[in-house]
Amino acid sequence: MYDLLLFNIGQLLLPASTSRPLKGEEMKHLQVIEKAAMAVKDGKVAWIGQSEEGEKLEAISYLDVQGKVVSPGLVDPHTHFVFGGSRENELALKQAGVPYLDILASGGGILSTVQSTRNSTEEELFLKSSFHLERIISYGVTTVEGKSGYGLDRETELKQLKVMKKLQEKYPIRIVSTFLGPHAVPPEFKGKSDLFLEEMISMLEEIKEHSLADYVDIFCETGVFTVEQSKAFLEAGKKLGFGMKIHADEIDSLGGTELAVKVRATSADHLVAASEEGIKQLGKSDTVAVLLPGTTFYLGKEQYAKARKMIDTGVAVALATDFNPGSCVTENLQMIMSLAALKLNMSAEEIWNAVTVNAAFAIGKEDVAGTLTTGAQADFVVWEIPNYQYLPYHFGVNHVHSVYIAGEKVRRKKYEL
Ligand code: IZC
Ligand code: ZN
Repeated sequence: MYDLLLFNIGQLLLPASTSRPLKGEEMKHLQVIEKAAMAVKDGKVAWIGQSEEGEKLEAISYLDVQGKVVSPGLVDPHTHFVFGGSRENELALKQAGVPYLDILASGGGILSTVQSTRNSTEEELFLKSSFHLERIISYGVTTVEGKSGYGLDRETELKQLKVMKKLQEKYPIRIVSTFLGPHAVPPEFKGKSDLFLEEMISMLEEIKEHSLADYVDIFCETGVFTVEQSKAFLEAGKKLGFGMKIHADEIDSLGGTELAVKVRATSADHLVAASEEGIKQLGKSDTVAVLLPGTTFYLGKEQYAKARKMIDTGVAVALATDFNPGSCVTENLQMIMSLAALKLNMSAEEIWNAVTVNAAFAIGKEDVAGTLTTGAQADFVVWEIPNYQYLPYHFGVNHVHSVYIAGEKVRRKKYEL
């Protein structure tokens, strides 16, 4: 006897369950079962097959999804969803043509959010972040990565990480947390970035001891941290057992991509300005390229990450929102899927793989997220769309009908006519 039986599924999307991220050509393949059914028991996927057969199975409850699309819960592998305040004032600066890195250099940008985050109590941060987290879930995301990096001091960095831990206790969505202490150099360390980096490295043991983060990450960028500093920080994290991620070649081509491959980082993120050589090296590695076209769009840049070139070179590509209060202010991963189609020229199959299986690999959750196979946790989304190609095509809205985590409905659309 199953707990739940979904039948009459128009298309059931089954991204490959593999031991390596899908690379290059492999991303073009997406298994789709038409007229499918899926049974859930004890929070896990227990049976997958044709609707005709599924309808004969015995279950406690039945759900006729009336031809809708069902996919694994989406995975958003790069966000900064825990922060204080907001930065709408910077929109006018942007319109006046002030570049992102100039806003940061003059004490705004990330540093403005640092001020607001330092001034927030843990309770205030928890409430504000839960609001964002609920919205993330509402868009069909069942696994999300979140970073610290708006404290830039011991106390506030720990506060952010603790908030994520408490959110994980309260919400069913899976949260992977990343320590991004070296996100910017705070005013009290201005001109002393090496010293600041040492301070951040000195926090690693405590973070590990209290299991407050799974990954370390650093903003390797002009005027922020150099490739050498990034290498030192990532290796210090690696030594203590953290996974490694890096904000690489987002604005300027510094060589963060090559560094990611060299240290065998789990992911290299942004990569808009990645060099030809960097892309080539990525193609030969298992480091996942996490592309963030929402950020390029929001910063008003012409040049997007070279997704086509990457895929043609054999790179494993994932997509994420980069949700943060400065350079990409949206929790909507579906919008990013549309941007991937329109601006990165990715096909619908590549896009679905990039927000499921490859996104799971980008945060080390490939064993538990991003696919639907028997025995896997039943995290899935019922989509109000006629076929999987439709989602990136109809942009800017929420196509979720309902979201399930471990077989339980956690979110349904508000209006059912
Ligand atoms: O708050 O601006 N790029 N970090 C690196 C960000 C964007 C987040 C922000
Ligand atoms: Zn980021």
